[in-house]
Amino acid sequence: MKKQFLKDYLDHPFNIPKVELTFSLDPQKTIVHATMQLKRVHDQGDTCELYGEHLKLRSITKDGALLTENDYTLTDQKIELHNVSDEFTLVIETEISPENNKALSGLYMSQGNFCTQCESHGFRRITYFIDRPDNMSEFTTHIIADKKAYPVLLGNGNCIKTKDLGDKHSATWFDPSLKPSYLFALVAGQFESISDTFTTKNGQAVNLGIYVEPGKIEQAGFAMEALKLAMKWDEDTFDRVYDLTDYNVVGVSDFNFGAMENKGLNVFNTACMLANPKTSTDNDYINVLGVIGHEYFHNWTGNRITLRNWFQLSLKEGLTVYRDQEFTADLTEPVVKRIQDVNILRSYQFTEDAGPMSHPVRPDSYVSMNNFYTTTVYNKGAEVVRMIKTLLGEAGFKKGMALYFDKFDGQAVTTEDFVNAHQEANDVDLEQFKRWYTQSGTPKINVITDHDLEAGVLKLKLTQLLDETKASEPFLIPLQIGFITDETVINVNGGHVNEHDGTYTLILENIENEFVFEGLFAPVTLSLNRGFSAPVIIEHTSTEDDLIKLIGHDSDLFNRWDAIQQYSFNTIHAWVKDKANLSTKKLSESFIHALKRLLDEHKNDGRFISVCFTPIQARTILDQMPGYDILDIHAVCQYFYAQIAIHCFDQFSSFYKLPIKENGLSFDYPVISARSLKNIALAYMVKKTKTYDDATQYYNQSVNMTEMMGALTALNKGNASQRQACLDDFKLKFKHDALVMNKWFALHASLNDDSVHETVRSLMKDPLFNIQNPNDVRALLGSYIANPLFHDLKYNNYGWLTDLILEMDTFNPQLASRFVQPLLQHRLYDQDRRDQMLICLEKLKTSANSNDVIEVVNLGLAH
Ligand code: HT7
Ligand code: ZN
Repeated sequence: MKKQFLKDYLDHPFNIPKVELTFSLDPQKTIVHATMQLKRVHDQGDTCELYGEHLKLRSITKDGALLTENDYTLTDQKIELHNVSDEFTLVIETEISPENNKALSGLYMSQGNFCTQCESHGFRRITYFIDRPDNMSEFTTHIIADKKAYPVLLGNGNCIKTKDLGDKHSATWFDPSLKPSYLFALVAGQFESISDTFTTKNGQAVNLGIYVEPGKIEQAGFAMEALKLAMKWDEDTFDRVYDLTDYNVVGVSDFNFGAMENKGLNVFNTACMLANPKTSTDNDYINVLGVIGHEYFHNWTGNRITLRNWFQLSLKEGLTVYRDQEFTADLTEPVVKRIQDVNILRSYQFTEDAGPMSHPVRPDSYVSMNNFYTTTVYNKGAEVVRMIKTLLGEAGFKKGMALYFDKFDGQAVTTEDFVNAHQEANDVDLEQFKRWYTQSGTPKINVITDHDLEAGVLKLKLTQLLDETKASEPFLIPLQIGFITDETVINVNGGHVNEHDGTYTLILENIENEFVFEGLFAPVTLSLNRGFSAPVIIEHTSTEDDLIKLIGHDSDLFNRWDAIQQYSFNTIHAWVKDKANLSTKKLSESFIHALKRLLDEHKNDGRFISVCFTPIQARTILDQMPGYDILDIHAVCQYFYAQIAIHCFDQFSSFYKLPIKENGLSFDYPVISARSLKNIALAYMVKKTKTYDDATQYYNQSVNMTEMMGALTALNKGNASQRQACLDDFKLKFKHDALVMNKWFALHASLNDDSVHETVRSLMKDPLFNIQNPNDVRALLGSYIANPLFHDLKYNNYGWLTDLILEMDTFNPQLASRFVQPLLQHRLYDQDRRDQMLICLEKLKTSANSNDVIEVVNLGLAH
């Protein structure tokens, strides 16, 4: 296991300005013929290394002369060419077997079609190459394949030639842009497609194509709509215009991730691209919108401006997540999108940063890069970009972005270059801010108030509490706050105020920071970290009254939601500690009143209500009360939300009856919002009544997948016979659609009933379940491990999971490694569970086959 360190980064002595690839496609034996020009760019030695893995080298010639084994050293990782000159041409022929490639990295088969995934190190499974992001080349790709079996041949850039070769045919694709090999793509096979045109603001027509597997064309239209929306949004928001004449998007069923931004030829997991009201929920639509946007936005943030090395991954991912978040916010509802994004950050990134996988947004080292496509790099990285915007303001941020695009277009750069562009464009000093990229851990901000009512002076002492092992120096933190008061507040030192909603942006530069406010002669309630302006944990003992006031009156809707979370957490926390008396516990009148008011006030904003009433997961609560029994927490959560259901029943049942005026559009936000209200209302009704007639009727009358899933989710609260009947009916209707069946698998695996354990084990053997398909695995196994009942020690689930990880590790290490996740969090659990998890990690350490799994297991054991 070799660790790569950022401090050891060196330029490669050579560059490959041009490469021409010919693929003779065959599932068992594909021949790749690569002609590349190499040019010395740095004076280091007379050898040249090209990386390659899982390849059969057929031949290699340099400037026309066949090389022999004396001319190079070949290992299973690379080929080292001896005695090379400053400029030469290499021709390399390799043989690969796409059909046997179950790792889904490099060239592989999905549903009988060829496709590629080259980020991060997949290209080296195709040919020997300088497979690093700082090597940018011009690619020409010839694809030769059987005409009948593979009628569609796609590559990066534009198709410049096609040829009929009898039984075979060929296509040549030329990509005029310089790009790293991780953005290379090829697709060949049977696809149906739709096409359209987008005319850029410069008047350039771009041919758009969406390709899907046969039979799925009815689900392709929304991806096209989303793509055009994304192209327009990037022009309007960041003045970014598309640069090629073709943009194709292909959906494949077997994919390790959501999608891939290959230049001019995005490859998507069908789960993130197909949408149709009959088979997709409204949330699926919103997800497709976001992922289509994300991959498109990479064209500038990632492709045209790329990474110097893989440590800089957040330069493209954090920034592109930020851009897709803003895109979705603009096309849906900003506060709901913000709440969802913060929920992800707190539930996954904060956990990651507190556990063995904690690393800075710009990691210092890795063994397997695949393990570093993390929520820290993606989601915390996006928060860091968002903070730059908060610090510089909208206009300043735009100036910084414009300079970044201008200055670094066509280059492979670093996160530091990104911050420097903002610094330079705005003439500000962001040196201290750069610590967000290099220090890890979630800062805690302790808040102490000293309020002299007579003098009307409020002093706020804000202290950064840092874990010294992760962050030794204070961060630069923009913290937005407000006051719930009728008085006029005067800010005496520091920060600036946004007059229209009374939000103050305080800049915390030191460990201890003091801010003074005047004009406050009556007690006030503080609204802290409005809009979640900084990815921190606030330590402040808000009273129950304060939280109730925030729920009812904060002008910042995000903080209303947050106050509900805090109030709920405080209550659940207290009830878990006194679980013996759980049945005597009651919600306070004031909390119930505040919730009812919120329901009344926002009944026209169903998605906002939905996020406010979505239960907090037991595992998220465990994060803040480590060592407690997760099943006890789960039981208390059930009881807590059932109490809310009892008190708010009348409102929920009246919401449930509200008619929804459909207008036939597939994406109409007010309708989406109304459906969301209906679904959450039904869920709470079932929580109270524990009867399933309404849900069954709703299922039977449903006209789209959002309604169906609303009904099935409500039915999933218990193992009633109606639930089974509806699930059986669902299977009958959708057994031919793997993506829809993933919803069926997920529903089974998230059941809150002890029968779940046996069901999951038998579904693993279902003919519709395929362990080699990542979507199937995520649906069944992923949902099961997210179910609190997974942690019931009676069923030896940790051991069962360990064996599955070992099985997956033999064919797809990337996928296997992701499933070690629950075991990595062993420190959160009580001693019994912890002991069991550690035994499993030890077993994985001795039996796992890949660096991917071994790296995370070692981190887990060392923590
Ligand atoms: N940039 C893409 C990353 C990705 C990936 C990484 C590792 C293994 C497989 C993968 N497929 C796609 C996705 C994105 O962030 O847009
Ligand atoms: Zn991305």
